[in-house]
Amino acid sequence: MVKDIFVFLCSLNCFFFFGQTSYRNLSTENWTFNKQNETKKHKATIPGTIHTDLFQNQLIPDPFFGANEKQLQWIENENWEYETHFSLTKSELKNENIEMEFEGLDTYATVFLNGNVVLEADNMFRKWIISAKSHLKMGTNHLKVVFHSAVKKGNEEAKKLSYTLPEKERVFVRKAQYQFGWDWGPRFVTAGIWKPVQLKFWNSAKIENIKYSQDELNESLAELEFIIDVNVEKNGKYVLLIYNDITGKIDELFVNLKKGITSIKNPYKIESPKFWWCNGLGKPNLYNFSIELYQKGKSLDKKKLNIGLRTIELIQEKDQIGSSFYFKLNGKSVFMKGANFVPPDSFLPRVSDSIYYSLVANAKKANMNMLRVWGGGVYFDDAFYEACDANGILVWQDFMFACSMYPGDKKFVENVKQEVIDNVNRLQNHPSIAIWCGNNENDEGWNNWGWQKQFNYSKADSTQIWNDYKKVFHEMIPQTLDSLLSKEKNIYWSSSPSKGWGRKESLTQGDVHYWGVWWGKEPFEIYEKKVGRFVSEYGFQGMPNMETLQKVMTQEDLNFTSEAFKNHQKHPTGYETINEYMERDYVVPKDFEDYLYVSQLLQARGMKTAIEAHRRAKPYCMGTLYWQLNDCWPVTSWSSLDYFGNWKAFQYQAKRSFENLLLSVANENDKYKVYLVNDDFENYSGKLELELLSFDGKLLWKTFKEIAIEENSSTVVYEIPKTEFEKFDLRNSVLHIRFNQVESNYFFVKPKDMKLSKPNIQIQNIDEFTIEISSDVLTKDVFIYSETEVFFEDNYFDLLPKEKRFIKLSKPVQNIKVKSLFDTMQ
Ligand code: BMA
Repeated sequence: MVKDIFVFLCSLNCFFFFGQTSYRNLSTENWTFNKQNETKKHKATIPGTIHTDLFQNQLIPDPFFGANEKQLQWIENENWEYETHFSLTKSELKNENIEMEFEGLDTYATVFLNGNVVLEADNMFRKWIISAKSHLKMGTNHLKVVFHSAVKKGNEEAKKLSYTLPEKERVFVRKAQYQFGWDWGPRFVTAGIWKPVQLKFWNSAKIENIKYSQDELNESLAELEFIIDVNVEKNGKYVLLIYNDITGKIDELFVNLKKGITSIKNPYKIESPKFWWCNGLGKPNLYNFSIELYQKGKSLDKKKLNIGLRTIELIQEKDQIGSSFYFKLNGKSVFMKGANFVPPDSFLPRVSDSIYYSLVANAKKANMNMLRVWGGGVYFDDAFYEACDANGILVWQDFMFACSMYPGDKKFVENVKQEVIDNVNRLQNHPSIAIWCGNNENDEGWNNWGWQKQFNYSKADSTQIWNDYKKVFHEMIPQTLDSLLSKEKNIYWSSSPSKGWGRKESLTQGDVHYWGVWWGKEPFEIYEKKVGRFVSEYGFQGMPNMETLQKVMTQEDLNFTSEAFKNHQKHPTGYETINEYMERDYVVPKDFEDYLYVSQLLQARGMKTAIEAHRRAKPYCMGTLYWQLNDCWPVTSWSSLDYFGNWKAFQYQAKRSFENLLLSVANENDKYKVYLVNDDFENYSGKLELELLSFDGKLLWKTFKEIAIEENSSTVVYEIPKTEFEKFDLRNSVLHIRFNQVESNYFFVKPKDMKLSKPNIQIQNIDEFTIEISSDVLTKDVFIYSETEVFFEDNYFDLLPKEKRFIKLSKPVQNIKVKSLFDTMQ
């Protein structure tokens, strides 16, 4: 039977070009842009933004360089016109249907086709489809898109309300909110055709959408149902083929369809299914399908569908303290380890698929299993979600609202509804997507940030604003999700966090953004006390490396007082806060480059404290997502990867602190407690070895214990009464712990109080891609670097006296340099 269909399909090949849905990319035509009412036209790049086009034409300087941002604010107040001429052939025009598809227009755009207005767009997050045939002609066609200033439009909308919403114009425009400036991002309110534009030719019928539901999943069987929406022009008989691209299995469906859109449902079984697992727990197995529509032997349309078989549940059960908040993947309770992901550029069309892939690969390398797509950015390109599917990274997906209150009038809500439909339809088949979340911090803001007073709301205003909130986040979005998603894919959480960090319930239920450290200036140690059920944000800033800063400022500007340097910190008291914390824990270096390095150590130290406290508290706490994985430009921020993808000290620390097996010491009252956290679904037993060493290598104390730990647990495996160590100079000692392959070092005092001595660090080349590094004494925070760009598999680590470490390099390099904390304390 399968063979017969192959013969049948092969005989169809000759028809492939007749009548099949096809596309013509209009992004590659010659485009120009001009400021409205100016005749001079310049070459434009599509997809693109006005800022990058102006820069490429040398009409403005590099927006990221120095303090250029300030002089480029005029761009947001102008209207911009983009246009092209493209020619159509007779045979192209013969197609029964021609649609013009804009995958994304940023944001208020009037589209003219041969002089006729064919679209008024008002939402950057939506896809716009124009039925274009009647406006097109053979030969040359003229396409023009006029972008109206989003800032002006937003301000006009704001004026229509009798009260002021926080964040002024930005909440009225359905556009990436971080572009209006954030505490890690510059203000560049872009405009432009930011995603591809194409013509779609189709005849008789096309596949509108494909999704699937999963009715049953167990070790022996997966029962799925494919739901294929087909749009036909004429009543008739059609054939749908479902190919399993891996096994070659083909299913054939004969259907009688009436004009319009029909949802065709087809049950589908997979025996002995291979589950999709997140990173650290198994393989992210995927099944690839192609679905093709035929009529009378002619292929009309074809679409791909990649499926990962997994179940996901969010478990919230009341307990003695509050209620749990954790995810079960394939029936197993999984501790989520990861970070918040922000748009990787201020100018989104510059984010290539490979940038998304590499950022997600770095998350995987750091032993993460979840990323949160934060609500102040955009719904990312397919490449991001494909990378997450392929790397076993689960996604916490916010809808695009952040840190404010939004309007709730009919037009706004309807616009958002379409945005939800477009994006959920596009993304819902990705196995990586675990949860849909209404917004970032709107609920927290409303209840804790004092807007009512600040904006002088009357009782009626407050009621109206909160009702508008409920309309979008408690009604429209969940109702729309219900209509689009099958039950097993439909996990909705209306706002992250559920309660502000100042409220005690934030630590006993739901998710929490814990900002007592940084915003609250509390010491890092507070992380050990303030542990929530699922900590979806917390963070501390670290500065980028010298090479990164050198790319965006002159040598003279590399100091704390220059305008350029100040502009590359967007938190109002960012540098002061870093300095304040640095004084608490480190000797503050005088040298600028040393300062950058120590700021990274400080960040890594704070984050290690947080991550490990969260993990030790398992299963009370079941998730830790730090703020923030990446940056949208070169800046001092909370990120662990800088804009260029370089690993800060924190990224290396995250990798260590996120290992499935973690040895972590807590200083609790009169004891040092050694925890072994196990995220594997395997029990372990073996010898736990503990040694107390002086910094010059003397063995001061030693013990061992045979231990056994359960799968998926956190256990205190050893306790040391503090009195036992009273006789030692703990400023000059390190506790080294080992269990099987896992090792950890614990220091008893802050780095500034350590009695470090000058190390003699030796580096030897073992082969082109490996170095061996060792030192005579305890060497804190060894940083290896080179003028050539190279990635070191490990960095910013502590070396025990006489310990040898082997480090892999991404490419052979000469002149490896090294520094350690001691060098900065002089
Ligand atoms: C979080 C985020 C962002 C912000 C970050 C650092 O709460 O949601 O709004 O950038 O804090 O302040």
